[in-house]
Amino acid sequence: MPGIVVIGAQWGDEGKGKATDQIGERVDYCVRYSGGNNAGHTVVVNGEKFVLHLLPSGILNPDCTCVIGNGVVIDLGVLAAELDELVRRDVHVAPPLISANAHIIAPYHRTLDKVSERFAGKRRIGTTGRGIGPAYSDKVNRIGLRMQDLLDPAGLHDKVEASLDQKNQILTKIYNRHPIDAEQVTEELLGYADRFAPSIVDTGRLLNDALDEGRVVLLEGAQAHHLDVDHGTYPYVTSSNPTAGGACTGSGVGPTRIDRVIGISKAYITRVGEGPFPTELFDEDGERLRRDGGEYGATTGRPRRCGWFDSLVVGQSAKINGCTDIFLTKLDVLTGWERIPVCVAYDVDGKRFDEWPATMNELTGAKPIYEYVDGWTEDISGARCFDELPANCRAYVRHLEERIGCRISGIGVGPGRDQTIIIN
Ligand code: 2SA
Ligand code: GDP
Ligand code: MG
Repeated sequence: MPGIVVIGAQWGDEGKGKATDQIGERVDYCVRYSGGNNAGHTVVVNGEKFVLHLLPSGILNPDCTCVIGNGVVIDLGVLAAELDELVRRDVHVAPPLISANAHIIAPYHRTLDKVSERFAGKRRIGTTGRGIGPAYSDKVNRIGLRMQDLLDPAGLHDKVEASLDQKNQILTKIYNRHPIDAEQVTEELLGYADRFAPSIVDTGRLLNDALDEGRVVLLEGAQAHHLDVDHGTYPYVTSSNPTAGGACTGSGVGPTRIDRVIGISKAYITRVGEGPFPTELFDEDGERLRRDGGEYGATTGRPRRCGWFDSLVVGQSAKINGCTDIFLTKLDVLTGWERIPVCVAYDVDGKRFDEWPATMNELTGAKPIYEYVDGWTEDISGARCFDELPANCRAYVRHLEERIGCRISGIGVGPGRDQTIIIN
């Protein structure tokens, strides 16, 4: 099983970090392939909680080599701080290898992200404010800064100047802000050059050589299918491809080398930021899910929007990503409900949709059609095999499996690494 992809099957925060860490005990390379420090991946080891933003979630497994792929955008200060924080907590890890082609989030990307969200008013996306969109815009616009530019100070200065040319016009003339000084930005970025230079390599070649040698490579998605810039609820998406296809472009590992795609899904759904969410709850039930699930952003602390499981959301992800199997997380959070609604179709202006609608207009007007499954009251956090779950809980899992049309191969019953049920 050499090439494995882990993706979020909903709108993020499904527990990808925990799943990756847990699978990471059996893999040789753990690779981030998209996004940046907008991600917040939580790993709990021996009761100690780590929230990772840029570091791959395999970092706490000593035998796992971590890689930041070409598809990632890197805030150098955040990466340095994350590594320093681990040392401060007496966790000693090898720094990740970094693709020479990965792009850098410059200070002006953060400024533009925040300023444009502020000016967007009701059209805002609800970004994390980490500079993700502006950094990817520069990449596609061919005026980005890459990790390899840290090795060429004069070239880096030229590129910063070129990138700031238009931005300073926009900042001063439209947003009424001071221009940004290219010299200062270059100096700040070069301050990290010595530290990261030894880690900058051709990670695509490295990973393919590793696969040739029979090593196991895990490609860890950030965000989720429905936040993908191509497949998600555009424009309420992030600016990268967190989907399984993005795992290939963002790492340099070809599709023929991927053997397994695991979709991670909560037993309910959350979303943070703006955008459509048909099963969202605005009442006491939503509050209860947020409270029981501890649903607050792992990067920004924002309260997450909560709602019932939506088979169309996860079914669409399973199909488009070619998922081989699904990990169902946070099942323990649903303990104590008398009956649990599961969305099985949408009603859009009187028309029934059994599958994900093709257009955003249809999705925005979609009303969920629910089926109801009886709940359970037993504490399931200590269960370690499927048969230890109460009958109604097993029926809920089987019901979702049937509705999604994809096998559920793992279940999360708590945040700890060991609080996992593997279904063979
Ligand atoms: P951005 O910053 O440009 O990527 O924001 C665009 C949209 O993508 C959403 N997004 C996320 N959604 C869920 N979780 C994310 N990571 C953090 C977490 C979020 C946090 O783990 O909790 O702490 O707030 C994440 N990152 C980006 C974002 O909400 C926008 O809808
Ligand atoms: P990610 O972005 O997909 O890695 O998810 P986050 O770390 O942002 O959010 C998931 C949260 O759920 C974290 O606080 C995890 O510790 C927690 N978590 C993961 N799996 C489970 C589970 O099965 N049960 C419970 N109760 N918590 C879980
Ligand atoms: Mg998260």
